[in-house]
Amino acid sequence: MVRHPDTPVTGRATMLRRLARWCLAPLPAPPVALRRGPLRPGVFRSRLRSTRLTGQLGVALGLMFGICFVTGLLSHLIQHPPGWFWWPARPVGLYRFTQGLHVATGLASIPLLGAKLWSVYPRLFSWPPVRSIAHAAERAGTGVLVAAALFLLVSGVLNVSRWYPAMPFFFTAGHYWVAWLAVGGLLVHIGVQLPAVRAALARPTDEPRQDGLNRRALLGGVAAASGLITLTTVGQTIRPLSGLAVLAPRHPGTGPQGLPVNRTADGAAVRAAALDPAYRLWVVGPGRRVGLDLAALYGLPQYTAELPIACVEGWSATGTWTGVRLRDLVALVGVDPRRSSALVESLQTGGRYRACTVPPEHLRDPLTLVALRLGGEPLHLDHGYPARLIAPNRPGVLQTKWISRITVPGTR
Ligand SMILES: Nc1nc2c(c(=O)[nH]1)N[C@H]1C(S)=C(S)[C@@H](COP(=O)(O)O)O[C@H]1N2
Ligand SMILES: [Mo]
Repeated sequence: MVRHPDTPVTGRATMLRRLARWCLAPLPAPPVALRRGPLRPGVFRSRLRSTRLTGQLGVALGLMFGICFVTGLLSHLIQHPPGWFWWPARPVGLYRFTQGLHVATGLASIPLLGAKLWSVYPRLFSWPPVRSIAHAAERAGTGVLVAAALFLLVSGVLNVSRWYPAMPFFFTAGHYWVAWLAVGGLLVHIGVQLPAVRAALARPTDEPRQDGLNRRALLGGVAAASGLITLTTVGQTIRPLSGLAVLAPRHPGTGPQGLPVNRTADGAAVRAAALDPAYRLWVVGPGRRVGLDLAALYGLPQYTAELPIACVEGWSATGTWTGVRLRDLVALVGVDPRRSSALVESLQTGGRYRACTVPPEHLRDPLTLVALRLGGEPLHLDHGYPARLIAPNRPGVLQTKWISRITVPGTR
C-alpha cells in the first residue's frame, strides 16, 4: 500500500501517548491554607507503618479473599446453576467443607483487613490529594475496593448472625455482586502495587530493634486475633471443636433432635398443613400422578443415610435420616430416575426456600432421601415433618422441609 506523505504513520499510537501524558500531567496543588488537621505534614508518626508491613498483610489478606471468593462463587453456582455447571453428589460432605471454609476465611479476614487499613489510612490524607488524573483514578479504585471489602465482611457477619433487619436488600444478591466489584478492584490493586510490594518484601529488613511494639509483634498479634476468631467459630461446622465455639451463632447439637433449626414450622406458617391428617405427598410425572399418605410412605422400602445439613451460614451438623429414596418415588410415576431432575415443593405458599430443583446426579443417588425420620424418631415439626428432602453434598437451602409435591418433567 502506498501511503500519502501527509498521513500520520502512527495515528493511534500518538493519540494513546497523548492520552497517557494528559492522565499523568501534574495537576495544580490546592492552596496550602487547606492543609490542616490530618492533612498537615508529619501527623502520622507511627514507625510501625511500612510498605513491608502493608505488603505482608496484603499477601495474607489476598490469600484469604481469594479462597473466600472461589468458595463463595461455588456456593452461588450450586444454588443458581447455569447450563454448563455440574456439581457432584459425592463426596457427601464436600459442600460442608467449602462453605465452612468460605465463612471461616471471611471471619479470619476481619483482623487482617483492620490492620491493613490501619497501616495505610494516613494515605487518605496525602498531600496533594490528587497529583494527576491517573492518581485520582487509582485513589477512586482503592476507595471502591475498600468499600466493597468492608461491605462483604459486614454483610457476611450480619448474615451469619442472622441479623436480617439490618440489611435493606436481599443478602445473597448484594453479597454476590459486590464480590465481583471487590475482585476486580483487587486485581487492579495488585497490578498497581505489586512492584512496590515485591521490592519491600525482597529487601532485608533494615528495621532497628525497637523497644516498643515492632512489626513482627504486630503481625503476630493480628495472626493471633485471626486464629482466635477461627478457633471460637469453626466449631459450628467441625464437631470436635464445638466446645470452643463460643463466638459461633449456631452450635451443632442444639435444637430439637440434636440439630439446629433454620426456619421453624411456625415461621414458615405450615403447622396446620403439616399436621393435617389429609396430608398427601404428590408425585407428579408427565402422564401420571400419585398421592401418598403417611401410611403409604412408610409402606415403601425405607433407607437410612448419615448426612449433614450444611447451611450457607457456615454451620453444619450430621443427622441419621431414614425415609424413602427420591429415585424410588420418581419411578412410581414411570419416569427413569437415572436421567431426570425433579422440582421439590413444600407446603409453604411463599418464601425463598419453599422449593428446590434436584439435578440428575442427586436424584439418582441412593443416598438422596425423602426423610420421614431423624435419629430413628419421626421428624420434628421444625425439621420438616411429615417429610423433607435430604441429599448428599448440597447446601442447606436446597434441603427442602415439609415437602408436599415432587414434579418430574420426564426423561430428557
Ligand atoms: N420449606 C423450607 N425448607 C427449608 C428452609 C425453608 O425456609 N423452607 N430452609 C432451608 C435452610 S436455609 C436450611 S439450612 C435447612 C435447615 O434444616 P433444619 O432446620 O432441619 O436444620 O432447611 C432448609 N429447608
Ligand atoms: Mo441455611
